Amino acid sequence: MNTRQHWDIFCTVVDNYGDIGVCWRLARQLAAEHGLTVRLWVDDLESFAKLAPQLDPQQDQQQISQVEIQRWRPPFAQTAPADVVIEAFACHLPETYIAAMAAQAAKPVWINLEYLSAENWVEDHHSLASPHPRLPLTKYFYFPGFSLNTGGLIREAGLMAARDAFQNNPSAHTEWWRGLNTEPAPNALKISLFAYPTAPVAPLLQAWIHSATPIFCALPETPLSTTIAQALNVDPIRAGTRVVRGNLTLAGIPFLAQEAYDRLLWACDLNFVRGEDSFVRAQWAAKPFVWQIYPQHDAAHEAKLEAFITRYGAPELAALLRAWNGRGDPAHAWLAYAAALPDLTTHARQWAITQAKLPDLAANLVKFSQNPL
Ligand code: TRH
Repeated sequence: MNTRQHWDIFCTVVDNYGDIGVCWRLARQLAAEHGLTVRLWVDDLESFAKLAPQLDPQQDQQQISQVEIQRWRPPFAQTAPADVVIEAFACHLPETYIAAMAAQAAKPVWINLEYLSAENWVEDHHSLASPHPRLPLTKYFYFPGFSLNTGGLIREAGLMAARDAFQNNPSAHTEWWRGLNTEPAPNALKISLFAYPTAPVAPLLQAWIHSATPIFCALPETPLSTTIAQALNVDPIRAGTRVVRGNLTLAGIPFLAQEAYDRLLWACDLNFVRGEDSFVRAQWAAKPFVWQIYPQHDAAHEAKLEAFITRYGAPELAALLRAWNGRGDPAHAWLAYAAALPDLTTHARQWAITQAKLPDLAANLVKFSQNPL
């Protein structure tokens, strides 16, 4: 008899890669580490394929890394609901699926996985129950976070060991850059740059061009590449493009598969990241990082940014984080930040060690699903 528990994860791709980035990571981990049968329902397979190039966006159903991937589009065909249902980021389950959940004798555990925030209120709202207004179902709100009283962060088993093995192996670094057809100068500060196209890159690039020491910046191909090309008045920057200005070398690289992106973060001295998933991966890289938060219309992101600044506790980072997110001059903030890089590197490692002592999101979800009350 097959006693494996079934989990369904529903994901809509809003406008970026973070939603599917988180769901794909979580789905793989639940299947690989917790022996669960996982189906991942996704409405945009083209975006998904950017992070997982082995995915075929033409297929409605496929199996990758022990996860069954299903195209999610209306009308939603009848299907037996899973034991545990994750509605990622309030993406609204199909009505027919909800009705099927309500019709089950043993009601599925229904979890709305929320966005990550360092704000204190998250602890009070984490795992709260919300009874369905009409049906005999309860939905639980599940918040990732940075403390024991939250759902934690996604962290795969063996991630820290794999990172350390890579970071402590000089030939792995050489091979890594060779695989990308590029080579940073040995004495250059290696930076990866992933941000929204609205990021205030022009002043920062000027600071890097006039830097006292060489800077090597790896730029995965995204719409930000266009912003940067415009700021430097050069042709579009693509994978393989190399632009040298003053002490700055800018290397265009491809948009990487998710596992490879981790290696990029591990290989650099400092990473510019954004949104939610790359932000967390930069923390696991145990290297200094600069975060561009996902901007919200009601400016709710400002409180989130301040909450993280308070929680992370590196004053040298605060000014650059604020400037990079629209409040201050990034060129000015960069100078103080660059001077503090040795301390920030120590702090980043310590932060990763501390966070890695907390239970991870997948393990917490599994435990919660067994006894939500
Ligand atoms: O793409 P994002 O801006 O996603 C955002 C956030 O999740 C935000 O909270 C959400 O509201 C919004 O989407 C809709 O940034 P994020 O979260 O870092 O996701 C990017 C993903 O892309 C992440 O999984 C890392 C991955 N990635 C690669 O796999 N290869 C790459 O080369 C790069 C640059 C990123």
